[in-house]
Amino acid sequence: MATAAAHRTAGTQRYDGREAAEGEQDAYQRAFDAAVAADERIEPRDWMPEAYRATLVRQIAQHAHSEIIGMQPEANWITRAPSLRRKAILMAKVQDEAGHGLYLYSAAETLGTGREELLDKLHTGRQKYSSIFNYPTLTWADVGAIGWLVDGAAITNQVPLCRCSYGPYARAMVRVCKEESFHQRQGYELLLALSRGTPEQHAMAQDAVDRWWWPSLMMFGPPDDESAHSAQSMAWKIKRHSNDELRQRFVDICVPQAESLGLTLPDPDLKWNEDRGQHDFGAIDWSEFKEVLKGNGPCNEQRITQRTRAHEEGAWVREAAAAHAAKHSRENPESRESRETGAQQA
Ligand code: FAQ
Repeated sequence: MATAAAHRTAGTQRYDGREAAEGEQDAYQRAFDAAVAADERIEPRDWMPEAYRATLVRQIAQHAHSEIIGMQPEANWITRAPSLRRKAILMAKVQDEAGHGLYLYSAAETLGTGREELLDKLHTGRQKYSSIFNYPTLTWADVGAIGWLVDGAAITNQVPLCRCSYGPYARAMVRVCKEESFHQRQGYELLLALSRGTPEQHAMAQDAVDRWWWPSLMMFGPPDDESAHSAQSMAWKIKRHSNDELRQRFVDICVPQAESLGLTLPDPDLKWNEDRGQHDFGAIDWSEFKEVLKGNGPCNEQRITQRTRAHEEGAWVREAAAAHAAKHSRENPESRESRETGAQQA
């Protein structure tokens, strides 16, 4: 029987450039399947089916793009934060999202896909980012609603990804989730302050929750019977739960939190179902989700235009960093940086 150790050996041989001999491919596949079944991690040098690699690149890239595009809606409020304390917190949060993007692009690089290629696909609309970031941040309360609901949904989705079968993605998620947890709490605390403030502040908080609730439920992806990738991704243990399972978990978490906040979730059909031990909730408008994915959300165009401009304006930074690395490599031929630059030039 194929063992995980054989899987590692197979992976190392493959990495060293030896072509799989006839018959070996099956052994590699069996060893890969055994490693996944045993809940072992697949690492970059291990053999993996090409479809597994492609699925990971697709999901990780979409996730990375979401993190960096997701900086825009909140960054919109940095200059108008109501106090120095709120401004410092918001700046730190937006910087965290950039960091999450970096961990994720690095994880994609371990699968052999470079950052430049992925960014090009984002800028030219060939790869997606989360639907949620195509909605506008109209008031200060939206910063709180994003923290509470959007980061809350992100954590619900990402905690199981800490057990994803691909090692670099799973390890990146551990740190991301710790930071998202802080983000969620700052959003909750911000909304609580508004909810307990003046009637106008309370109304502003309620309005933000009214606008962000349904798009947050869409973040989990299409319903299970329309989810193209879920079955295979769950068999590979990339995803551990279906889209609908995680959406339900999120609703159940949010209901008591909304009560503590003194805010109402905008769903007249939301009620506790004693038999299921879960909340029933109203129908999601999937036509809106599809329109946003097609590029017709309120801010799709603005997000990509701004992102592309930032990339172009940052060209000199990338050139300077490359020039610095090349100089360092000439001056310190034995350094790690030098080996990496040499490898890139080779
Ligand atoms: N938006 O077959 P499935 C964050 C696409 S991070 C856009 O169910 P899958 C942090 C999907 O790609 C938020 N597209 O797909 C933050 C596929 O299209 P494709 C991002 C969506 O992959 C907070 C098609 O629909 N998180 O918020 C969406 O098995 C605050 C069929 O769908 C992640 O990316 C959507 N919502 O399941 C940052 C987590 N849903 O690729 C700043 C990792 C689905 O065939 C501020 N990703 N699609 O063209 C995942 O867990 C999964 O990829 C799902 C989708 C669950 C999102």
